[in-house]
Amino acid sequence: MSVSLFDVKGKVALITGSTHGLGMAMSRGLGLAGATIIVNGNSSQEKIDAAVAEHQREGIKAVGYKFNVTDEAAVIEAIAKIEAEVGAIDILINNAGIIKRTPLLEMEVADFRDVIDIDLVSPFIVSKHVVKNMVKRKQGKVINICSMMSELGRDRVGAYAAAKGGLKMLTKNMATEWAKYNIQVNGLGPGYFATSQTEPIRVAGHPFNDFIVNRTPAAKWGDPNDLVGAAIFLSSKASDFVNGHVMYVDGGILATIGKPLNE
Ligand code: GCO
Ligand code: CA
Repeated sequence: MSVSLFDVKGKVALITGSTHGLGMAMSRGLGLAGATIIVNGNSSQEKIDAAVAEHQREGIKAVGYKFNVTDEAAVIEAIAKIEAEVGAIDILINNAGIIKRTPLLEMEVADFRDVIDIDLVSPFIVSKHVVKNMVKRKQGKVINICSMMSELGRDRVGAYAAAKGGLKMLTKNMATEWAKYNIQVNGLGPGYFATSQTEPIRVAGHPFNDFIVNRTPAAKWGDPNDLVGAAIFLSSKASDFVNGHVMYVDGGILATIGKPLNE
């Protein structure tokens, strides 16, 4: 077997919230590179089964587990099951997240808490219980899915920005505590991507589409497959001395202040 720096063959990767969108795209990329994919979701078993079937059609080894990442008891039970039935989790991608777009002055406290719970508390819960086992094996990779909102604000996404900014710092703290066990924790921060969720606002002439295209030096939305290279890097031996970074895959958004409209 060739030992490539970027090899993830035979590794078991748990990707939370991976039935669609960026989680699905990263799963597919790791799966095509030879990793065994654990698909997770909590809304419906059908969506999990459909994602698993789609992977299998492409020759990817994939298994689905439905559990709520904010429920610690459910997480503990699911991780024990996964490790008994599939194998030790080598790669954890904390991807599950939600966004609520409401101005802060109009936001209900319960809605703010929901966003923090799913986007910030759940990566702590899932990592805590996966990493306990990685510590025993003295090896592991954790990737926290951050956001442009780990660095920047935007109207109506206050709770999400608070959570994603917190997730960036949680990443640094996890890296600080766990690097000595040969566990590398890093963030991956997508810019604006063409997913089914952004489809309605990605049409030319739509103000948000024009804003994003104008704001992005690469002058386009990211293709979900653009995340795969960074995901493989952060999942493989190639990143064994890389700790506590957030790698932004954003077409250059964070590199620039932007330019005037129509220039
Ligand atoms: C928004 C978007 C963002 C993206 C993404 C950017 O309303 O500005 O939804 O928050 O979801 O996280 O990195
Ligand atoms: Ca193994």
